[in-house]
Amino acid sequence: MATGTVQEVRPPALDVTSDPPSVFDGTTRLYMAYTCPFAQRAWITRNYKGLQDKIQLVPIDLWKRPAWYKEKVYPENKVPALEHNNVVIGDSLDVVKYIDSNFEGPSLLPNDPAKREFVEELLAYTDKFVGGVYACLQGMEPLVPLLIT
Ligand SMILES: N[C@@H](CCC(=O)N[C@@H](CS)C(=O)NCC(=O)O)C(=O)O
Repeated sequence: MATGTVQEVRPPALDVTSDPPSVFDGTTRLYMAYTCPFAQRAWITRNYKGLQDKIQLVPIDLWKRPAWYKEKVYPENKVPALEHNNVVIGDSLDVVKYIDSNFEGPSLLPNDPAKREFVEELLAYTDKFVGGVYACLQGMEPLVPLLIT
């Protein structure tokens, strides 16, 4: 388990009026949105592993998204995305696994292959569930068919 509590001042979200960070300058950045459940997974992973000083948070205002985010950082134009070693990794579960295996700090995934397989199964289910609930809250999908398929 990670120890202690780190108090962190949350940086303000960047929007259409904000200049881009100096992308690919060697800084590791987690592009995220505070209210996005997918980004929160990666944010929690970073914090759980105690990487507040190693991975800089770059919150994005999704409603006033800066054009440079799609053009320079992540063509999928979604959060989260992790910039590390001149590469951008997207999709929250991939970001979580990437941070877990490429950075110090307590491991999130078990080493035992059988347990790991179970975790992967749980993650896949959770991903489907959270995606369904999120789409429902956004009014894009009815909830029931998503949960029983
Ligand atoms: N499957 C993706 C989903 C990410 C996602 O949909 N993020 C939302 C915010 S919660 C987003 O960036 N939406 C912007 C868009 O779709 O244009 C993941 O797990 O990272």
